[in-house]
Amino acid sequence: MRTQVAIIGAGPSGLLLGQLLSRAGIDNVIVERQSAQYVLGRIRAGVLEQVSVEMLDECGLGARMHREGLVHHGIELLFKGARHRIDLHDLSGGKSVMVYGQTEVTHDLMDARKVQGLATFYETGDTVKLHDFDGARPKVSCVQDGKAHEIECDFIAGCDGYHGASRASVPASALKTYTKDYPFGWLGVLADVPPVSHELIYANTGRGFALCSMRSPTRSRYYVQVPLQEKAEAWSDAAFWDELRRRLDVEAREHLVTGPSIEKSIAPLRSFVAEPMRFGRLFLAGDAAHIVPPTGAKGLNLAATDVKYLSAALIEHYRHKSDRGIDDYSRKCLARVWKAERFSWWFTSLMHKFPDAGDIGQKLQEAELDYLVSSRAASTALAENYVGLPL
Ligand code: RFL
Ligand code: PHB
Repeated sequence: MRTQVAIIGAGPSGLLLGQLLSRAGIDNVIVERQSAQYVLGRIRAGVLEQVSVEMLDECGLGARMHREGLVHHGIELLFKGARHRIDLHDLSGGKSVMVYGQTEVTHDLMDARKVQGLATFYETGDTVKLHDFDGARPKVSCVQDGKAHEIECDFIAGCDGYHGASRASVPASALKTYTKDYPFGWLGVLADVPPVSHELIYANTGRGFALCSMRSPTRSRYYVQVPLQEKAEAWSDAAFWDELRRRLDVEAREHLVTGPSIEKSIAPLRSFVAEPMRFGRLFLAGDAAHIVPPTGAKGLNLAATDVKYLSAALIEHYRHKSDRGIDDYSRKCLARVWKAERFSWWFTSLMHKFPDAGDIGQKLQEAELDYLVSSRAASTALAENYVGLPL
C-alpha cells in the first residue's frame, strides 16, 4: 500500500499526529506493536498543559476533556511537615493545567481514528522495520496476523516511544544521546477513592518523595519514591497506604481515603535526549526522542509540542511546497526539549531523597524549598515552567 506519512506507534504522539494530518487532508497509516487494549491499559500521564489542551481542541476532540477534566490553578509543595500553595494561575499570568488522564486522551484519539476509518495496524509485535528513509522513497514493513505488509510513503514519523524501532534504525554514528538514570523509581497506585486534596501535592520528606494526584473526583493516583530494586508485587495495598500516609502532613494523613488498588506499578526515572530529531525522511517525536523524569509532568506535553511542530512542517510541505518547517523541525523541538529536561531534572533533584546526599542534602533541599515558597520570583519561575513555557 501507499500513504503520505507512515506513523510508527499509536501512543499519544502517533495518534495526535495522525489526527492533525488527516484533518489537513494528508493521508497517513499507523503501525502499532501492541493491541489498542494494551495501549489503553498503561496508566501514565495525568496533567495537560494549555498547549496540549488546545491541540485536542484543534482536532475537534476537546468535548469530553472539557466536560470531565479538572482545571487546576495551583499545586501544593509539602516539606518539613507543612503544605505551601503555588498559585500557578496568578504567577503565570492567568494560565492553568488540565488534569485529564493520558488513557482518556488516547481513548478519544483512538475512537476518532476508528470513526474516520483511518488505516491502523495493531499487534504487529516486533516485525516493524523502517527502510530507505535516507533516500526519496522510504518504506515501512510489518507483519499482522501472519500477513506481511509493505507501506510506501513520503515520510516516516517515529512515534514509538523510548524502546521503539525508529530511533534504533538510525546508525549510531548519526546520533548523539544524553542520558541520566536516577537511583530510584516511582511506585504508583491507582484507586477508586476520592483524592486527599483538590490540588496535587508534591511532597519532600525524610522518607523520600510522594505525589498525590488524581484522575477524577472519585479516582486517585498516588506515587511514592522507592529504591530501584523494589518490585511492585512485593508491595501490598496496606503497605503502600502506610508508606504514603507517613509522607503526608497531619491534615492530609487524616483525610486520606484508602481502598483496593486498580493498578500498581514501578516506573524508573530517566533524563534522555537524542539529537538530532530528523534523519532524511524520518522524524522522531515524543518519547522516541526524549524522556524526562515525571516530576513536573512534562513528558506527554513535550510529545504534543513535537507533534505540533511536525504536523505544521508536513502541512507546509504538502500545501506550500516549502521544506522550511521540515528543515527547522529538530532545532525547534530541541530548544524546547532541553528547557523541559532542565526543569524536570531540577524539580526531581529538589523533591527526592538521594542515597548519597545525607542530612546536609535534606537541609539544602529544605532551604531551597523555603526560598521557593517565600520568593515571588522563585515561585514564578516554578509556575511558568509547570504550566508550560511559551512556544
Ligand atoms: P508512548 O506513549 O510510549 O507510545 C509509543 C507507542 O509506540 C509503540 N511501539 C511500537 N510500535 C510499533 N513498532 C515498534 N517497534 C514499537 N515500539 C513501541 C508502543 O507500544 C506505544 O504504544 O510514547 P509517546 O506517544 O511519545 O507519548 C509519550 C508519553 O506516553 C509519556 O511522555 C508520558 O506518559 C510521560 N508521563 C507524563 N507526562 C506528562 O506530560 N504528564 C504527566 O503527568 C506524566 N506522568 C508519565 C507520567 C510517564 C510515567 N511513566 C510510566 C513512564 C507518569 C508516569 C508514571
Ligand atoms: C499523574 O497524575 O500521574 C502525575 C501528575 C503529576 C506528575 C506526574 C504524574 O508530575
